[in-house]
Amino acid sequence: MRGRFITFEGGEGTGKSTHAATLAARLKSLGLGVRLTREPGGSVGAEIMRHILLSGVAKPLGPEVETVLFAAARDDHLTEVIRPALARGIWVVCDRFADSTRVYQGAVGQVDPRAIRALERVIVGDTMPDLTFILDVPAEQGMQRTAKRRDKPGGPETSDRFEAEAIEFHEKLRDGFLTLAANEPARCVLIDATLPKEQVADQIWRVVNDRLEPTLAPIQLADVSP
Ligand code: Z5A
Repeated sequence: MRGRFITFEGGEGTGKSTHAATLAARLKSLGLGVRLTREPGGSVGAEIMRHILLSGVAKPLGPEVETVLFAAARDDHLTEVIRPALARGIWVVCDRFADSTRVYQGAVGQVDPRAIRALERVIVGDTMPDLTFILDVPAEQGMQRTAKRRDKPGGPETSDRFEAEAIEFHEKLRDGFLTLAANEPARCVLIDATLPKEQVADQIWRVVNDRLEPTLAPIQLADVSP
């Protein structure tokens, strides 16, 4: 049986990494094979492209070129990691995926939606997520969370290419993700991520149980941690 594909989306500091990891741990505790991964990145080739994209060196080339680079990274990630895992019955939990391109490069970056759709059709095809959580917090709160993380010992020293954008950019991102959630209710679930972490995690777990019934999935004991 094919594994399930779950993605986390939203603006910066909304808690995607935190909740993707918590969900992966909960699924593993049921005895399921789980692969926790992220975009851009998640495979050897895509991690190299992640470095290029987040360093900002591709920014002067314009949003169309960045879109193509995100798509190239996604192609490698799908081919090397996501599709093989799903085919083995493994549950894939991914921190960002194609919706980030739709919102960052499409809704906010103003890349022609026909180009975004065409790339998605070619690269993603029918490997769309079974379930997508859109974590929502006001842009300012999300930015405060990432700034706080930067101040912690061992935290990143500088903002990356997107974190460094102005507040208006982050507000537009939020609107883009809210519109996406409203347009695709069968796949996307909007989560109020201003709530305490434990409450957010419990809401996510309830939705996964209701929609994908992990307790009924065949047990897959292989350790597939990266
Ligand atoms: N990008 C794109 O443009 N196009 C694409 O197609 C793709 C991506 C795939 C990747 O950055 C960048 O690439 C991204 C979009 C662009 N833009 N940026 N920046 P990334 O992977 O480095 O970072 P990110 O995806 O934006 O995530 P993030 O900023 O690292 O945040 P997060 O994962 O959403 O949040 P977190 O790390 O789980 O939590 C942040 C802090 O908040 C942390 O200290 C938590 O402990 C705390 N937190 C989390 N939840 C809570 C709650 N509920 N209450 C209080 N505090 C909380």
